[in-house]
Amino acid sequence: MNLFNLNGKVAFVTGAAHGIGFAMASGLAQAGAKLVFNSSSQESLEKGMKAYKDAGIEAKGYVCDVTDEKAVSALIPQIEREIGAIDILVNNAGIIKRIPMHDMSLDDFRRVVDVDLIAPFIVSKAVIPSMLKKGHGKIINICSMMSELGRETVSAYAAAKGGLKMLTKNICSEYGGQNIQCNGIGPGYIATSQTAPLREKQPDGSRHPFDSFIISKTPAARWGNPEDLIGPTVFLASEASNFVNGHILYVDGGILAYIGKQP
Ligand code: NAP
Ligand code: GCO
Repeated sequence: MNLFNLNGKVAFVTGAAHGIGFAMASGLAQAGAKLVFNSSSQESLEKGMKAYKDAGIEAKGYVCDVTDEKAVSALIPQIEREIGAIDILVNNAGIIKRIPMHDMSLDDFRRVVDVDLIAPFIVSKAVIPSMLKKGHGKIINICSMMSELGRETVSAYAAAKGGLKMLTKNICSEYGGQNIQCNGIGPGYIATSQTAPLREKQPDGSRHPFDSFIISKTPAARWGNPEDLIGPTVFLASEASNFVNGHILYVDGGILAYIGKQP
């Protein structure tokens, strides 16, 4: 259906060399968008460019630390010159540090907040002026279960992703009148490098306890795959969601709806 067609649109996905960002970016490209992404290092960028080429997907990549406002302020005009004004922004780049709060350094807490909350502000602020000129725009912030729930050792991440949920609602409120829709996607537990430590096999070959825990808390009784995010991303990037604004779409296999399987 044309509602989901992204032909002629420029999509910029931050941190999309691999993982969830790579899957979402690939889906946007397959829906017709011109794809742009960034990585924090040349090494990761080159790996990402090879992965897109191997997947038959045309992509333009740049090295840029999303927490560096000066670098972002230079990158966005460069993308606009070289590719075109950005129609779809996906703030995907993110990190997590799993440390008990009383042991977490202020630097560690600040770094997580810088990447997961301040950077989406920096990049959105840089992209919105062109969206205002064009009279339309789509911003998708990648939130988390931790936008709604807490757990041990992820205080900085939960604070940042909770803030990102509210930043999403505020961008919706401030720019909805200029036809900019800002929504969030809240992935559940997805099998990527970020969650690899939670899925490592035990020395005896058994599942990691956290792996078993997530399976018991997920009605789908499985971890999500990055590809599970493609449909929701294309929906929120397309005209099909022009009256969806300020919404956090949880793609979690039902975790948030479920008390969990009885042990
Ligand atoms: P990932 O595989 O670790 O990918 C994270 C990406 O963020 C990498 O491409 C990384 O770039 C980029 N990045 C980190 N810091 C950056 C910086 N300062 N500047 C530019 N890029 C930076 O993690 P993932 O699982 O795909 O997660 C992607 C997003 O989904 C994150 O926001 C994460 O919080 C969120 N999320 C993940 C899950 C999950 O279960 N996996 C669930 C909910 C939400 P490099 O390639 O240069 O390292
Ligand atoms: C953790 C995980 C989670 C997931 C995701 C859940 O340590 O609990 O890393 O934070 O990454 O954010 O939605």
